[in-house]
Amino acid sequence: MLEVWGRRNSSNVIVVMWAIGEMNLPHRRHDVGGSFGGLDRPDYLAMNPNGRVPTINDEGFVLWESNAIVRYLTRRYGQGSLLPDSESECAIADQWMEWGKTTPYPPCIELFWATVRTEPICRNADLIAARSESLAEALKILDTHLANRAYIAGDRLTMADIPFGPMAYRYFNLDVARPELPNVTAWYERLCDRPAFQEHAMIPFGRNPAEWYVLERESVS
Ligand SMILES: N[C@@H](CCC(=O)N[C@@H](CS)C(=O)NCC(=O)O)C(=O)O
Repeated sequence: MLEVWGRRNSSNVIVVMWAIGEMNLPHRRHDVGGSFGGLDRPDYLAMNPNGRVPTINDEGFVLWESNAIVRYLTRRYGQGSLLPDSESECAIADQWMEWGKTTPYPPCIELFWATVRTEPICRNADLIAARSESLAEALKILDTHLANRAYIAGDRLTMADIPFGPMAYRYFNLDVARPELPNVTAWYERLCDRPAFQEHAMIPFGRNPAEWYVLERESVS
């Protein structure tokens, strides 16, 4: 059976779990990382020398890096669901996967750390404003792209939507200023209607580090 190592609330584990959910793949997830620890154990490092999550083992085949895992699982199991229909559509989906990971993800995760993962008294308003602005600039590109399509690579959900979708849940639930992004908002609302997204991506994260850790311990496998 497909095994996944990684705590349920990790942004990089979530993308893998959401993809698994969309493809209905039988799996077993192990809680490691964060307050669960275990990433410095020799048996874990032998699978993933980075000491990071996620890592998968699919019938003896070990893989790490969330986008690589999503691509692998999609190519192997995603015919008729997350896999785009043609090679060129696959390339476009790949392009948006990389974009999601490298363009809006960094300011979004920094914004998340600057708010939820920082004690309110220590928060830096200038940093929060700067990251919000960078993220908004990136999301305007996605907003324009989504003006005439329901999902990132066309009229159905594909692997293109996976890397940034879960971060959209965080963004739309953070207490920060957001610009008008009508098409990104409509796309995000479409994701929220999907049972696999509800199960794996809409994971409550609290408002501060204490709430984060309580919720982390509650969301065990
Ligand atoms: N580029 C890697 C990043 C992996 C990563 O940094 N994972 C974080 C969690 S989101 C991690 O392992 N942090 C240490 C921990 O959870 O203890 C990927 O996309 O899989």
